Amino acid sequence: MHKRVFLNAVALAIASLSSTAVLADGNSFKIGLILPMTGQQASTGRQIEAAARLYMAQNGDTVAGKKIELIVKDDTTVPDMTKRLAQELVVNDKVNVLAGFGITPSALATAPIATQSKTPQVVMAAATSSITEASPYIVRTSFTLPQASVSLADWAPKNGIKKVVTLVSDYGPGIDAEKFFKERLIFNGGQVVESLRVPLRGPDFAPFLQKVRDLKPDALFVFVPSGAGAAVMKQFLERGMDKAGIKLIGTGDITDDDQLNDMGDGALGVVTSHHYSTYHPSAVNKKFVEAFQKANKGMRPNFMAVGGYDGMRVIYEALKVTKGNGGGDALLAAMKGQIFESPRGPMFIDAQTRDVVQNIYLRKVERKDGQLYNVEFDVIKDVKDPGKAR
Ligand code: VNL
Repeated sequence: MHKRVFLNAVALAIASLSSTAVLADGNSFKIGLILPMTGQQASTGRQIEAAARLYMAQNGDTVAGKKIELIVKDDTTVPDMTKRLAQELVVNDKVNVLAGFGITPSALATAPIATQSKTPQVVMAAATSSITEASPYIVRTSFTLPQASVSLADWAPKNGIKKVVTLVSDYGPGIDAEKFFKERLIFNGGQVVESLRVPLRGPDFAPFLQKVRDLKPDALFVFVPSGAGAAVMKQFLERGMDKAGIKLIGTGDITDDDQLNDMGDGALGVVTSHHYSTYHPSAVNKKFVEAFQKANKGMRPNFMAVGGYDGMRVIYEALKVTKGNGGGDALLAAMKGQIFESPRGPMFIDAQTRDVVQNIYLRKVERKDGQLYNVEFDVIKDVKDPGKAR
């Protein structure tokens, strides 16, 4: 008898649970945000989640009558896990959008799921050029390595840097950075005397840096993913590379705003090219940085945070336009061609490529108001991904 009462109660509870679930589904709009919250790229997850939550706090959690539900999953920087989580989010949670993707292999592993389920996949971090070609449902709000590298290869030879060694993480974005920097530098009359690749996981830069020292280039060009820059900078300085007359240059991933202020005076003068600096002097950015720091115990937003913030903007606007009708295809169509002012500057989602078109800035590390910043000194406007033109 007791048992029966209990079972009835359970049945009732399940019935009411599923009916609220059905109700919630009709009125809710779910974003499955898959990020590396632990592991080597955890800072990327922390930055993007904070930015997504800030966007929601500033813009409300109801759009076109739908309640926005953000479901955050930690893929621990393991691509198989990203794929499994994406599958669960689509099948069980019935998310309307997949978003996040800290590293290229995670974005690529998810692409077939986006295609099969017709779910827009908003890539907020990963930056290998080819990612947007892996699924017609991918839209990118971060950047591409060719975009950032080419501008630096235009700047370098005009500034006394002719002979360069490249050092990159040995996977998609690193290989893009190496290739596009090198081709453009050679085109501009410079030379790359050696191209070194370090493993993505647990790299030891010491033996590579020794080799660079022996080669005595004018500069060392580096790409490592967000979060790894401080280790490169530390070993570069410890080995006295700067004193040996070798300049450090690279994409802005290396002077990542998440770590830059702790890198010390040795970082002063390092020139990089990138699409975002916390120090970007616009009213929109000042407001963004202030609000982000206020909500996150003073944490400085980096380029990952901006990719997450703008990704949420793209999703919100697409939902506003479609009013939540028409499913993934309608949403995707409303994401294409969006143009707006981001904290990074003007930005545009190219309707053809679904990739981001944006300014690339040349920046130099300087001390301002007692803190280290990437201070912009030149801009190349409206740069499309050079990786798409071939
Ligand atoms: C990637 C590119 C990841 C640039 C990064 O940091 C980055 C990627 C995590 O495409 O894997 O800074």
